[in-house]
Amino acid sequence: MAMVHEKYYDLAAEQEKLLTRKNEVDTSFYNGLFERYKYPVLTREHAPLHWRFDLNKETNPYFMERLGINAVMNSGAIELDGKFYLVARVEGNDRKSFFAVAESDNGIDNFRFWDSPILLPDTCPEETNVYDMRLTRHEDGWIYGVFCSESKDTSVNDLSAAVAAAGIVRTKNLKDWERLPNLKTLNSPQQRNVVLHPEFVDGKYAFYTRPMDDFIDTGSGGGIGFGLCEDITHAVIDQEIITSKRKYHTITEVKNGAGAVPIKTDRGWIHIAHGVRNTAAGLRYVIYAFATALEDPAKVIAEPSGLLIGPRGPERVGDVSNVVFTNGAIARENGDVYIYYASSDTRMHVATTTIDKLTDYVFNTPEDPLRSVECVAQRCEFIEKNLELLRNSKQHRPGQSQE
Ligand code: M1P
Repeated sequence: MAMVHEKYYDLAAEQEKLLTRKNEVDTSFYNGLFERYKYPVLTREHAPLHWRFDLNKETNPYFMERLGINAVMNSGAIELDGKFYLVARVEGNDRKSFFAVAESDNGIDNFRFWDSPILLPDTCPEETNVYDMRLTRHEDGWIYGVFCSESKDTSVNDLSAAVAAAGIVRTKNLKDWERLPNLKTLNSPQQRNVVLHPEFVDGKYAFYTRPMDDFIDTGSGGGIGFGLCEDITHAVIDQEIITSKRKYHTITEVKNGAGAVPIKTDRGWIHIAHGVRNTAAGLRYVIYAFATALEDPAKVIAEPSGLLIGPRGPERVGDVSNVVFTNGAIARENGDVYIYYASSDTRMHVATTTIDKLTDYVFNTPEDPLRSVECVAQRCEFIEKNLELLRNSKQHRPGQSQE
């Protein structure tokens, strides 16, 4: 009779400690806007043992990892019936990514993968890799997953040349998935980081896009795009306009891309996106935020200067170092917001804030004046106001004697 290798039970007991470990706010970090947490929420060590090891002692006498998991990263996020779900990008040791659902009661710890990953309908024979799903609860009643569908570029003689397109699936329960044809953008040869807006705009489905000339380079793509389509079951966008623009000598100089599904607030849609700049050490990815108008979600109405979340400490190191990337956030009825982000294409973290704080940040943080001289003038004015306040304040200041 087939027997489970005894080593399985040792490893399962060890893994259980990780899966049930309580997460804590990292008190060494404070910015008044969001909390960071001590531990990542999902890592490759969270992947169930039965995804990685053949448990059968007869066929796996050394209890060897046969199908290893390399990374767990860029996850779509959604709340359903009070539970928190991440649809994670899980990358095998074979470099292929797939999607898997992990569930938690509180959104900050105890995330546990469901027993099996998602096996999407295989409707694209040329598709080699899939990743980075954004989950949109659309007002049409479906939950849509929009992800990157990557294929080899057979038009050039280059083994690493690839074509990125936006794949679309939909579900009601995260278990049964219907695959729809990939999004077609008539004026952009490639697409990645595409997000479906949760509401109809002018009676149409609205997508945030990222026009690109090439697989890696956005080339002439000026930033995050926006386009409408009539029919999501054969989604075609013939016109894209640019919303959040890439700008010289900013965090978005090289590229940017939509991240989480925009969050609706009284003052506008809040977008949490990523921006990329180049450095001598390679590309640096950070997360930034901006707002668009409620009545025109393509029109940027506020864009605070600089980054919202940058890679810090151990987050800075991983398979693709110096990267933080988000494609999922959960905004709850009570106003709490959970921003899920991956660090260095290796593991998942959460940052918690509220809609009120995000709104204050996005609308009351000054814009980037784009030139050093103006940035320092902006800062000097800010400092001067503070010094004036301190001079006139009767409150006790640390290190000052009270008379
Ligand atoms: O490696 C960093 C990120 O690179 C890509 O983002 P972008 O398309 O903006 O360059 C994505 O492939 C993403 O998965 C990855 O985290």
